[in-house]
Amino acid sequence: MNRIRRYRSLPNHMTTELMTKPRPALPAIVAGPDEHGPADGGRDGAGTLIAPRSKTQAKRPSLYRVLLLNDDFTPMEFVIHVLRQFFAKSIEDATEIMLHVHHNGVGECGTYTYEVAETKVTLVMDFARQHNHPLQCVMEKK
Ligand code: TYC
Repeated sequence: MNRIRRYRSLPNHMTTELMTKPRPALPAIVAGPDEHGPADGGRDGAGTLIAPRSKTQAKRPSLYRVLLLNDDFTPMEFVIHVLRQFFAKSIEDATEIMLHVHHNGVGECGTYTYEVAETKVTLVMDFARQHNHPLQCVMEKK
């Protein structure tokens, strides 16, 4: 029998010949942000070749602040309860944040990814409505 030998782990169209050919030396590639494209030859100022961000490359997610707004009617104790229940604050931190909002009009409860921030805003707004308080909770991109 005169069959072409194949590596067991390779697809059928790849023969052993493919594996034994010497490969040309590859240029040094430094992984980096997707700032260098075809226009500059994919190289930075020092001439280093920058690998374009592949589809599998992880990107840091954008962060969002969740804020409480002041009003004249929501009881201070309720705001402290919200900060403890939905933002895992200690009594001391919750009191400090509540008083900051009371005096400055707005204050930060925490910083989260989009979906987590959105969920917290919804939970706080629903909770305030259920208790007939006008407390407002919003999110903003950092
Ligand atoms: N200003 C409210 C009061 O005097 C207290 C309050 C604090 C309300 C923070 C909302 O986000 C808030 N009862």
